[in-house]
Amino acid sequence: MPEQVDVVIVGAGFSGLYAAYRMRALGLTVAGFERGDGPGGVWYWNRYPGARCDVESVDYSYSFDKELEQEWDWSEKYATQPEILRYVEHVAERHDLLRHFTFGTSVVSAELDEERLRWTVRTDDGRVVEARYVLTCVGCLSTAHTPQIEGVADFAGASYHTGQWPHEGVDLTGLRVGVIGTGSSGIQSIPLIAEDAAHLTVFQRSANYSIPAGNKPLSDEERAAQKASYAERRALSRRSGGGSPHMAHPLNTLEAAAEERRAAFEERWRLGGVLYSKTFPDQVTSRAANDVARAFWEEKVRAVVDDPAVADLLVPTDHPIGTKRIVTDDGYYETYNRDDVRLVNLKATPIERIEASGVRLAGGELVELDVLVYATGFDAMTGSLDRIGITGREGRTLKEAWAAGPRTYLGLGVDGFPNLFNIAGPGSPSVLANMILCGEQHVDWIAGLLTHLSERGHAGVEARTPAVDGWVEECRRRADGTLMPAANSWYLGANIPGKPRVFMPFVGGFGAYGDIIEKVAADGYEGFELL
Ligand code: N01
Repeated sequence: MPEQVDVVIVGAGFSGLYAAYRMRALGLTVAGFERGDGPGGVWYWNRYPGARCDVESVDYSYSFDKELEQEWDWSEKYATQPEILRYVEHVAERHDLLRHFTFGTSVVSAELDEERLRWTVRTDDGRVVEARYVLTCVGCLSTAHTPQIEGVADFAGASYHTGQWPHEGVDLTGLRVGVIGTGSSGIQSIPLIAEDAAHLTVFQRSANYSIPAGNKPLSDEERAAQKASYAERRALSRRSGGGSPHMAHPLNTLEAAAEERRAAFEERWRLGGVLYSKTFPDQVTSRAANDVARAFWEEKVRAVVDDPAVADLLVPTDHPIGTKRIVTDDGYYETYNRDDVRLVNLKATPIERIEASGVRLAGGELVELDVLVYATGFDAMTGSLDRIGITGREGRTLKEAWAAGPRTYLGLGVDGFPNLFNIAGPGSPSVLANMILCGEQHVDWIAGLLTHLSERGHAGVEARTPAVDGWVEECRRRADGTLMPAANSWYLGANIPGKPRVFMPFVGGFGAYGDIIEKVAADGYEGFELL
């Protein structure tokens, strides 16, 4: 007989741990499974040099434990991966959450029994668990993507993907290193790899927009001030577009006088990182506004790079600023002023193949390497769900149901898949906002729904097809009202060959989304069928 529980939780990252906390508080029994040998999700896996969060540490933290907010001391403005992992491990122990999970175990299938409205969940170590509800907390950037370049397996040196970095670290001292990819992972790791390696070659296919983090250690006074204003920070974050307590300038870009505009950009530049894309409210909706923000960015970056020909390569020309996630860096552009760092423009000289001793470029040059780092990203948002065989009504898999792109109602429900909830994924703000607050928001909402169902004697809930159709259209309409679809980003699945080009997150903002799902709940879960 399969083991019986109320809820299966897949994944013990920030969302999965909080889900276990909330479900347990409802009196439900929980079986959780986590692929890694410990909690933390992306922060468990991404241990490459320089890995740190691009949301300020004070904001990138759980909001549900007010005492913890006051007790925990973040050491820097932007926390490093080891510090975030320590934090998540601390929370798991503090709330006794580890006992709900089996670690080092992947869920390989979840199959619906339509009659009994129960899910049978199987793991790679042969466990079978039956549950009323399944919460997939699998993360949006958790399935590493290594491109199928000819000869990948022939390389005689060591190869590493940034998202699967060895836990014991890698000593690059004295080695010739190549990095493929200049997204957040590449741009964060490149300055540190350059410091250790004898020589670094960066293989860039597309230039990216990166902005200095302005990272710094937090003083006792700064920490005290942050803690004193936590309630206000959280309230502002909940009303905001991106889940951080920062509001855009009240005017649109071109409505502001030139000096005021410049001062606003300077202020955001000083604040650091990804928030630059929201200096003015129209920055990713108006091309003219975007061009102004882009010009300011270009001026700043060109001032740092010594060689104008290298600077030319580092300035993107293929997408508006902010339509891919702006990277938050620490000394990235300065790295190209080093004599032992070379930038290869793959648009001019593509990789022909990888050979035992290095990377062969079109035109014949062989770049000899000892180590190759793949900073080549993830099969984002759907990759980890696709790899679980999820089978709903009439034997239809989630992969089939989403063959033309993710179809959800509010990001929370899928028609044909009753009692299955995906946390902070496609159809919700997720990757466009603060993922910890997104996870809490979803789990709290689901906890409210499950209470509603149990009080009224329902066995489950399922999104109605017209509601799903309507939400898919709403997400598309909102994305098309922005410049976001103009970039070949992972938001659109454009980095994975054959993936349908659909803008996957809800672009309307974290606060606006919260209002929508609260209204749906207040209206008796309109758009859902209570079973
Ligand atoms: O991945 P990416 P990432 N040949 O997909 C290149 C979050 N994150 O791991 O742009 C050559 O952004 C690809 O080139 P192109 C954050 O949300 C956050 O860096 O497709 N190059 C690109 O340059 C981020 O957005 C943090 O032309 C190839 C790179 O690889 C997301 O994770 C830190 C190639 C992939 O960039 C993903 O970031 C790290 C090929 N065949 C990550 N295939 C922080 O919190 C791909 N590329 C700061």
